[in-house]
Amino acid sequence: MPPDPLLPPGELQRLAECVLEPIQFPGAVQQHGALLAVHEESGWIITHASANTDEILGAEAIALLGRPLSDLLDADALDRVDAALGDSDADNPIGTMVGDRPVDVIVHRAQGLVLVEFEPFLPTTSETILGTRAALRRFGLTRTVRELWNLAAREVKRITGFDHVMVYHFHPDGHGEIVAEAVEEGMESYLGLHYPASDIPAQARALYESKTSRMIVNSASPASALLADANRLDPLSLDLGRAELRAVSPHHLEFMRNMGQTSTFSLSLIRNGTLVGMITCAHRTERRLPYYLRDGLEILANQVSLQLAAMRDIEQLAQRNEVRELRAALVAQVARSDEMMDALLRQHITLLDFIPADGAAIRLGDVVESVGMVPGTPVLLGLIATIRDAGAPADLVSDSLEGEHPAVAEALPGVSGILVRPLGTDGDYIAWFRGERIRTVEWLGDMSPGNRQTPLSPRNSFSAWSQEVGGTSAPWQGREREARELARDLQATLLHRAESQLAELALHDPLTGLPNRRLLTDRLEQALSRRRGTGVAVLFVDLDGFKGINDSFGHPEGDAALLQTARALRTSARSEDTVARLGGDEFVILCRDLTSDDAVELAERMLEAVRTAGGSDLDWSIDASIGVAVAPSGSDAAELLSAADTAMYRAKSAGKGRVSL
Ligand code: BLA
Repeated sequence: MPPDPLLPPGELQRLAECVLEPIQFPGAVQQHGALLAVHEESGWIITHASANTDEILGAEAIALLGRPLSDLLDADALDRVDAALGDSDADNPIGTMVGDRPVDVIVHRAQGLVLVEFEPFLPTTSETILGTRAALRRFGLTRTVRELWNLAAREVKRITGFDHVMVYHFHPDGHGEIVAEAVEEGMESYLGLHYPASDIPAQARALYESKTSRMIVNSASPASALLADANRLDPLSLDLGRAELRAVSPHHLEFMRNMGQTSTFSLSLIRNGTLVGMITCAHRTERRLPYYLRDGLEILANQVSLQLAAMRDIEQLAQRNEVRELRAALVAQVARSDEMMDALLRQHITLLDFIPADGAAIRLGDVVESVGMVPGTPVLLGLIATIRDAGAPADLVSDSLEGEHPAVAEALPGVSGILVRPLGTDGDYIAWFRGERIRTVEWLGDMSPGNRQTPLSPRNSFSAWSQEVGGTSAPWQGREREARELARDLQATLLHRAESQLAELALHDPLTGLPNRRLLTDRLEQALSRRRGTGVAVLFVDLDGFKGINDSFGHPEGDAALLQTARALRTSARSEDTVARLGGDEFVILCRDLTSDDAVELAERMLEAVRTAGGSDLDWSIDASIGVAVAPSGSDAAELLSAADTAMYRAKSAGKGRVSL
């Protein structure tokens, strides 16, 4: 998602610059532990050492460089180091002694070296282990995202004993919100506060995606630099991305001090490989957790992540189902109605029920119709052109028009959010419009530049600070997919309609709407192919003197005479008979199951109907000659038709205005 154009001042600069800090390569570790790098192939020779080995291990760093690791670890510990390296750190930590100091040793490989970290041993009480197991079980009983967030904050506080445990949720633009907390009495609550994306820059988030816990033990103590043996990798090139002891960004240390945090411990919440939130523990004094417990808490956070993901999936599925049902109902409404616009905008379910908005419009050809708050008709008619002229994509989705597409915003006064989905490529579309929504964002700390020493410094004070944010609409939250699916269904309906209209045209006479020669021939063949029934009768009707009407009164009168004849034939025929117009003034009636006598009788009735159809106040009158032919099933259609035609000529030559068999 692009950065919000309405970001607090300086935030874009921080987002761009804070991300450049090489926090994975600090060349230093935190003071509470010591780090060695060893070269396995050359006999576990120590290539790098943190300057504080004397305090942690009782041996000077300078003296350790070039020495084998066996100077510090006994054979049993070395075996376990070997095993831990083989099996995806499942055997970390290795509890052992260095001299008379009990330590946890944690190992992993990096850049062809083995990084060996030493943390002074801290006991893990059975209480915390039981607490972790109980928490896992309780998480399983939660039903909603919020319940799980709250329980996670409470349980992690109980297990770790930190003063303040917060659950952060990252919004799609990267800024965060504190959505749950468990806090020691008397301490300030940060619940519901938002903080800018730069508080946790992108490269830090990337690290937290692969290493899912981060412990910072003392924001006041300086880091301990790494020293390298001669001709070894520059310590500033040593990748500490997976190291427990990685030294902390000075920006973040300052942030922590300004927040009154001496120690923090953070756990990643991950969905589909992406960091979507964190559980952060903060303590006013120094507090350190043993590796065992940190590892257990990573598993616990992983459980929270999985469960949150499942809950979100279920929520989304339920929502999608609901929308799908609405769409099906809306499309059914359209299918039942002759008027698509009406069915989408003014019937039981409307476009606004499908995607909530302040207004909606649909454009089909030269017609545009709308409901609710929408721009004026000329703008609506030219909307796609406006969007294209402004260089925006034709299917435009924005909840921040002013910021993202100022030229479009200018053409749509009062509209902050828009969702336009084209129907086909001729400029037709469906669209939804949303007005501006002013909302109040409660920030963690004053977001104006005066609350920082420099633009790249963290905020000095963190008391809640509220800001009115305008210029945007409520977010569309993925509704564009639903719009796309609706558009697809509508296009299919339109296409289907156009096709059936074409099919209708291909088989019917455009003037009278009667079946044409093709449809008649089909039906005739079908009737003759039936094995049962007494026979098929064909009545061939030709108007007498029709040319005279055309010549004397003009074609419109001629057409009127044809229409009148068609109506008379249709009403005098039986409902199951086919009355077709072959062309010109020739009509054919196809009847099933008639004897010759019945057929002649029907023809007489029809002749009478044609003669009397016009009433007496017309300048012209119509008469007709009708030939009748009857054939048994199995006869040839063309022959039957031609027999009826011949009979019609007999009627004509016998003096017109009569029926002939
Ligand atoms: C890291 N920033 C972090 C972390 C958190 C926060 C939780 C993870 C490390 C930790 O657990 O402490 C932010 N902490 C918060 C927030 C609250 C909190 C929002 O308690 C709210 C209650 N930080 C800045 C600026 C920069 C910056 C201006 O404010 C950069 C110029 C950087 N933050 C920064 C860096 C890290 C970080 C680099 C990574 C630290 C590390 O892992 O080394």
